[in-house]
Amino acid sequence: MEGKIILITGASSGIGKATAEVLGDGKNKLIICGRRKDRLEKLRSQINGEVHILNFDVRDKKSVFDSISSIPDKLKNIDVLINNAGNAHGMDLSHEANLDDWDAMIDSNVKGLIYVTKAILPIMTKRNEGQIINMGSIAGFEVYPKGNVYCASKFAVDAFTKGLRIDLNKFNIRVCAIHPGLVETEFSMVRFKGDLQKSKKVYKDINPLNPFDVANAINYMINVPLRVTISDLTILATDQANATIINRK
Ligand code: 8X3
Repeated sequence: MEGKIILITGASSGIGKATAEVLGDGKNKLIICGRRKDRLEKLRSQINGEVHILNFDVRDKKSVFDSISSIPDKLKNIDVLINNAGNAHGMDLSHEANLDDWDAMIDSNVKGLIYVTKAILPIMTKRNEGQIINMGSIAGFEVYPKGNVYCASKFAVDAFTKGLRIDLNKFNIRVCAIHPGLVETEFSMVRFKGDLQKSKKVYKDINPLNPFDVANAINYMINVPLRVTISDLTILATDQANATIINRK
């Protein structure tokens, strides 16, 4: 199969990085985006084939649009957008949570994802082709204690994905979302602000997903025949039944 031009946000770590590593097969051309330039440069040196770096924060609207307009002409026709950037900040009861954490989650998981999509959509609608894969979560289907705004942000991703699929139906664009459960990455360290104990507890006595499990599923979503849209792919560790039922051994 011929390679594709694939843009990945949040590529400097976790699922985004693993996805770049899986998709960097020498045929695909990657545009890896993130806030941490040094990490992106290191990643580029490990990947096969053409890799272009875009160093921006999805929360910065101007920077999103400027960065995407700066993509060289030969890479402009983006075939696949992977909206992976996002995080959880804090896990507290609603009346005790920090409003700055709530802002950060809405700004990256919702507004950032919307900005990047808006910047790339004209490229896809003009060509009548393309694929968008949004990073949802099991938290976008089920609300769990102290999940409040993180869950709200992922419910928003689910609703936006469904809206996009309707609006883009005439444009031959595949609109997809992947919804992971527990994946062991820096996710919990960020959520718990570097508290290793709390972070370790999340994955304690279970066999969680690793970022490559998710990356391989994304690879599958891209490589099914063009007539097929994997609209939603929920991926859970076998030890996890839903957002709250977890089989700790
Ligand atoms: C990450 C999965 O269960 O921590 O989105 O919300 S969970």
